[in-house]
Amino acid sequence: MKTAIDSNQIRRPVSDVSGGVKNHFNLVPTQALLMLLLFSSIGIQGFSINIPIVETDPVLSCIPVITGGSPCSDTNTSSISGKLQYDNEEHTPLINSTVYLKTGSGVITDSTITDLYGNYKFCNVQNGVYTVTAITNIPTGGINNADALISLRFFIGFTMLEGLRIQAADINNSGYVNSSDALLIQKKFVGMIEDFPGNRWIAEEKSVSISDSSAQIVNLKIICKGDDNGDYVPPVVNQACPGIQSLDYQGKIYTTIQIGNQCWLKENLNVGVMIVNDSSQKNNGVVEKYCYDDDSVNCALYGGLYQWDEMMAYSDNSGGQGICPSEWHIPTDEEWCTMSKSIDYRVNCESLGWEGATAGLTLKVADSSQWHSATSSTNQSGFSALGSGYRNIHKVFRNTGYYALFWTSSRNAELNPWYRSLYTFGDGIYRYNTFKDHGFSVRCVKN
Ligand SMILES: [Ca+2]
Ligand SMILES: [Ca+2]
Ligand SMILES: [Ca+2]
Repeated sequence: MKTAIDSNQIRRPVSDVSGGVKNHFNLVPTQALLMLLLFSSIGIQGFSINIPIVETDPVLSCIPVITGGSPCSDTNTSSISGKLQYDNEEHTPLINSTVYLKTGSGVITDSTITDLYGNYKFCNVQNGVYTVTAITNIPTGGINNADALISLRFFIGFTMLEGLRIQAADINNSGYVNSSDALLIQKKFVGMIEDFPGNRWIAEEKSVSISDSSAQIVNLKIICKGDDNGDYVPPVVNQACPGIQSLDYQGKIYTTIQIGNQCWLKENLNVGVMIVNDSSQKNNGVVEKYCYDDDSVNCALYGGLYQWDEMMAYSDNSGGQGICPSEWHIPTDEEWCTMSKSIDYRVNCESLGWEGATAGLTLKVADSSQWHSATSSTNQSGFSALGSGYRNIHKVFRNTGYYALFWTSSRNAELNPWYRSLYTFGDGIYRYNTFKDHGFSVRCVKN
């Protein structure tokens, strides 16, 4: 173990930066780093390297996000699509992050949210020259002494930084990297400052030209300010909602899952008194439920199956609370659209039937005891859908392991409720409307 900075290593050739940097500089004691900071700030003047400022515009964070952008399908030809990935070795996808399409004059013309694989897509793009860039609200990380030291070494010419990494190192947005930036990293690392001035994240800005029927691929890198060595791995999946890990509702503990900007219950609702399949659920002041095969064990596993009126607590109010806990409600058709798009950018909520390419795979548990064909499911969204089956209007329970059907609180012009379906062999998600006397599963979403 080293107890002081090894001068031979400090003077490593420029080309020797990658790979070993992380482990090596973790060993540098804080005193030595502070001495180096002091030395560099008084001992070396004028050796700063000018870099172009390609900041993510701080104003962007104040602009409302237009989720989804134009309806997208794979048949659209004038499109811009790609991946948003962290500038680390793993190329970690940035989920739930906003990608902006700007005109040559810098005006934002569209925005969309990356899905669970970091994918985004703009469709029906008019001919012209655009800039694509991104921003995210994902918590930052990976900012420590090693990064401060790299900034310093770059400043005094002992280390190379390239591209986004230089911008990541220019903490105070001065246009160059010097000891002031290194000191800010050090201060944040030891907790002397909460945050850096300006943006927490910096993304590439890439120019792209659209002419007739062109489909352009534009992949973007993004990095936390201060993570010069790119060793952060941002979270990608299965986060509980901030501040609400779980809740107790009528004797059952439900857990939560954050999907895009929505908070969902991670389990199907299971409230009320079981009635048998040939009875109807009535407006009698008592919440009634069906349990698959009239077996309460199935309600414990799959949740209850509810007729639409019962689920809505005999209200027609789209987005109403229904039988959900207080401060939660039955998701609308639009809220299902938003959720579906945030896990799979290809979902087009203006159509009927199957939508998307991976939405179903990312919503279903990857468990062959729950789905007859679960091999390619990932549950990457954390939604954890089970093959719960349903009770149809002919009073028959059908299809556990093959289907999950979820009500929305919205109805079409004929007053038939919209629902979503997942199928054991389906990779996408199914949107349609039907008779309200079916018994389907219910998920609640936070107000
Ligand atoms: Ca600077
Ligand atoms: Ca780092
Ligand atoms: Ca009832």
